[in-house]
Amino acid sequence: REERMQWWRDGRFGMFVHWGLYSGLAGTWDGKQVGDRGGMEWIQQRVRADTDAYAKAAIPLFKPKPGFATEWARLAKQAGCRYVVFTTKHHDGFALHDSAVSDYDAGSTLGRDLVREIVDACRAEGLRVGFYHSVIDWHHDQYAYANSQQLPHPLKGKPYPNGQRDHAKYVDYLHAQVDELISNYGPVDVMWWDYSAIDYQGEEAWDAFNLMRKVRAKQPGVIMNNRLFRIPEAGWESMQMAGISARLDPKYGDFITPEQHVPEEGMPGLDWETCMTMNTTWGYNRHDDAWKSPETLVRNLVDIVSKGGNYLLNIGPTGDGSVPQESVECMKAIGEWMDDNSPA
Ligand code: FUL
Repeated sequence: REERMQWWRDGRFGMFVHWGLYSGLAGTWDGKQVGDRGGMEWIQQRVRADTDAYAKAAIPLFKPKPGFATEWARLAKQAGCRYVVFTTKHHDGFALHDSAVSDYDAGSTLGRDLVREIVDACRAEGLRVGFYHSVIDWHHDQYAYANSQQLPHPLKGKPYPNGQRDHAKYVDYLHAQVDELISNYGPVDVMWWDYSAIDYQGEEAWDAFNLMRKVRAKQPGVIMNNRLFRIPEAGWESMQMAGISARLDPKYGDFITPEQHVPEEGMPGLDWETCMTMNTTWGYNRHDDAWKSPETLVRNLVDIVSKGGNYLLNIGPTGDGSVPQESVECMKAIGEWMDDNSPA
C-alpha cells in the first residue's frame, strides 16, 4: 500500500472533471433557469425529471468538440496537476465510454468513446488518470430509487421505494461496467467511487468488497477512495464535516474525501484529499457566477498541502467540452504561482 500511494502523496494536486449530459443543459430546464447555486450535475433530480425526459432534453445538447480532451489535459498540466479524475458515469447513469452492457452511453449515442479520448489525452501529457464512477444510477431500470424522494437520502423507504426491483441485476451491471473500465484503458491510477447513502451502502448495496477485489486484481497499482461505505470506520463524516478526526480502516479504501472543506487540523496519519469546486457547482451551470478568486485557490492549495492532504480541484466543462474561461484563468494562475514557487 505504501508503494502504490507514493505518486499520489507526492503529487498533491489533481484536476477533477464533472462532465456528462447535465453539462449541455447548463442549469436550464424547459427554457427556465433552474438555479444559480449548487450541484447542477443533479439537475435531473432538481427538476424531478424521469430518465427518459432527461435524456431526450440533454442528449442533443451534449456535443463534444474534437480535441476537447487535449485542452483539458494541457490545462491540468499547465496548472501543475499530476493527475486528472473525471466522471466516467455520474448519478444520471450516462456512461462516457463505449459500453457493451448499456446503450445509455457515449458509444451508442455519439459513436464515440469519450473515456478513451480523455485517457489518451491525459497520458500524452504525462498525467495519471482516475475514474470517478457513480454507484448511484438514476437510469438503470433495476436500480432502487424514487424520483419523488427527498434529498439527500434518495433511498429513504428502501428497499424498493419505486416498485419491486431486482437489485442483483443492477449490481451485475455496475460490476460489468466497472470491469470494462478497468480492462480496456490501460492502467487506472485512481478509482473514485461516489457514493453510499446512510442505509444503502457497502456490501449490501454494491457487493463492495468483491467490487474492490476485482478492481485490484486487474489494476494492482490502483488506489481507491472510501465512498462505497458510509460508516465511521471508513471516515465517512469527514466528507461533510470540517475539523473532525477521522478513521479509515484500509479495507474500506485508501484515502478519505472531504468535500468542499479543509479539515482544520488535517488528518494526521491518514491519506486525505479535499475535492472542491471553483464556483458552487460540479457540473456546468451557466448561471453560477460565484467564482472563487485565484488567490483563494492558491491559499487552499497551500493550506491543504501544509496539512498533509491533496487538493482535487474541479472544472465543469460545457456540453461541447470547453472549459469555462473563469476556470481556465484560475488554473493558469495556480500554474504561475507554482512556477514562481518551485525550486529551480
Ligand atoms: C457528491 C456528488 O453527489 C456530487 O454530485 C459530486 O460528484 C461530488 C464530488 O460528490 O457526492
